[in-house]
Amino acid sequence: MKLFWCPQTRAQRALWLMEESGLDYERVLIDIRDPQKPRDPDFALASPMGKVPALADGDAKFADSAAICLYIGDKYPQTELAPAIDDPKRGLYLWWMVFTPGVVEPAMSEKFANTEPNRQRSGWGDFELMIETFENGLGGRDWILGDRFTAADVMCGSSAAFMKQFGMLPPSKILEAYAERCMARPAYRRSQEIDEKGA
Ligand SMILES: N[C@@H](CCC(=O)N[C@@H](CS)C(=O)NCC(=O)O)C(=O)O
Repeated sequence: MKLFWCPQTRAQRALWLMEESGLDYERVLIDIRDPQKPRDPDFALASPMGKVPALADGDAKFADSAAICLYIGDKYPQTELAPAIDDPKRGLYLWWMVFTPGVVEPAMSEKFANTEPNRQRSGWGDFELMIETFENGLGGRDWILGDRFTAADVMCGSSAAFMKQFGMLPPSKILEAYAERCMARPAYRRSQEIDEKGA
């Protein structure tokens, strides 16, 4: 399995996921900041938009951190990163899996750009509704589905960690503690070390 990645990007989520999975994988560096550098030809097949992360697993070649989280959890059930398809928590798992790209990121972009939010019109509501929903979803539990860590925590935990590191988290004991819990995981730390080393 080849993971196409680049330091200091959303690819860190996929690195974290692969480290959680315990699966064998090869990291292939794609320097998104230098499009002139030669790239593994599989990267173009996996990522039509030229964005990292992307994955090549035999004939399966595709991009996007949430897609990679979903794929690994389902294709490799021994990783125990996903509730089974008939598990009653499956729907919620999918919902939280797409919460980052569908809600957190657009709400953060809107806040950064300082544009007027429209809670009813926008699919992501607004920044405040996103935070409130995230907090309520966690409640007093350790992980987004309750007691068990899943690949959805890689997506949600990355968002919480990002907001914490960049000073975007409003005072929230629940989200602060969740971000810290995620960042303390050995697999998260390994992914950070790889990311910082750039190799
Ligand atoms: N929704 C995608 C977003 C991926 C993305 O935006 N990647 C950026 C880096 S953070 C990228 O590769 N940019 C390079 C480019 O657009 O040329 C995901 O979560 O994987």
